[in-house]
Amino acid sequence: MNIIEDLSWRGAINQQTDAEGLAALTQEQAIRVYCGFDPTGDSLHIGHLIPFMLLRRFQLAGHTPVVLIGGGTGSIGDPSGRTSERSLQTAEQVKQNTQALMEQTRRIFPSNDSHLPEVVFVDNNEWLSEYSLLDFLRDVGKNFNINQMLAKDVVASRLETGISFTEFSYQILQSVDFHHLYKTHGIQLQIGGSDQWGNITSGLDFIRKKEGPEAKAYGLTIPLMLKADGTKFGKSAGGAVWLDPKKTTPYEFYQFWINQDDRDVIKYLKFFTFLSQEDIQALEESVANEPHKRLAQRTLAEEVTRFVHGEAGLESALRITESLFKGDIKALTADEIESGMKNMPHVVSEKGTFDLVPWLVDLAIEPSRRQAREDIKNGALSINGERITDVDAQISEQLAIEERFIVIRRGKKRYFLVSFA
Ligand code: 383
Repeated sequence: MNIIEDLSWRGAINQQTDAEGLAALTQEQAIRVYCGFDPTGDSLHIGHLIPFMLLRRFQLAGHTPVVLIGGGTGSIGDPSGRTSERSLQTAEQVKQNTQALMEQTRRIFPSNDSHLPEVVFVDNNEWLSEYSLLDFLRDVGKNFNINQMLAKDVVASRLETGISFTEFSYQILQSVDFHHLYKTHGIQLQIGGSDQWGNITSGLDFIRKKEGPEAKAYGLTIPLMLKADGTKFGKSAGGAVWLDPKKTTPYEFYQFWINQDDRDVIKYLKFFTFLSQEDIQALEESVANEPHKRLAQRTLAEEVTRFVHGEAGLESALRITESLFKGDIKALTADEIESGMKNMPHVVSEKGTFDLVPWLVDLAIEPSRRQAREDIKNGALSINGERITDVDAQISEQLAIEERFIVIRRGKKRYFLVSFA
């Protein structure tokens, strides 16, 4: 199947500048396709993952993916999708973020398949920083019509509240990129989220002005990701879901995906995995016939976690999930416990040796001494994965795992993480 047909089956196409032309081109020859990511932070999040994975899909179909990190554009900031002016980052911040995103995208993009065209990484600071002001106004600026620029959604929606000349000019920079990449790297297609439509089409106009109306260049955008319950996609309890394992651990990442709604999971499998249409259809049947198994969610979580965090990241996510489920705390390192228990209650105890029962009540792990004794007698209380049966037991910081914390489990599911002041 043609790559464009596959994307359309996945629901991954919002708009195209020339659907027929692009379908024909990708059918005839291997092309080069790019997507840009601005270094406005030190990590990408799952909103960036969709175009990123689309680049990989093009690669799997034999085309060359190009990842652009906007070291130049990132020092301005895209006004698209924003209602107010950005504050500028320092040059140092932009540099550090560019570095971080370069490393992150290089790490995630699979590189072990030698039969496929190799992914290319570029930084637009390389050419954007070379322009002199006069050259820019003469060679570039002359090709942009203010009336057309004002009509773009991004700018039009800001005219009331105001937009600086700097942010107004952003679309020109992205257009210069597309033209530069078309000329020097033979890149014929730019993809992006639906918020990028204005910038992409502006680049195509510029290419045609410079290279003639027959220039074969195309644009394709991806729809905004929506959730069945109307809440914003990509947010978890702790905020954005990051691709950096230090900001969102592989376990948290895995949990985000496994908790998706039955109504959304098939759409996400199409967007976020490389599973075939047959495999996804089989999972669709599983959601319809045996939803309690949550096979689709588990598959989704496994596939995306493996893509972003590798086999080792997935293994650690699975080990934490299983150990917490079984109460087998001994199998986990202190780091794994911390990652797995981020959303569970944390309490702080004084250092020293205490009688267990009043200690549990003081830390509000148990509501009363009577309840605490009952739980212990019933075998419903465990410390670091070991069931406690002695109501006269004592507890101290000596029991802390790797000298960091004690894990208390009450009943089947309630965990408390205790650290020492
Ligand atoms: C810069 C220079 C180019 C081409 C693109 C750019 C970046 C672009 C932008 N993109 C967003 C970003 O960086 O701002 N002007 O955060 C996001 N993208 C992708 C996708 C998305 C967009 O990186 O819709 C979500 O991830 O296009 O918001 O020559």
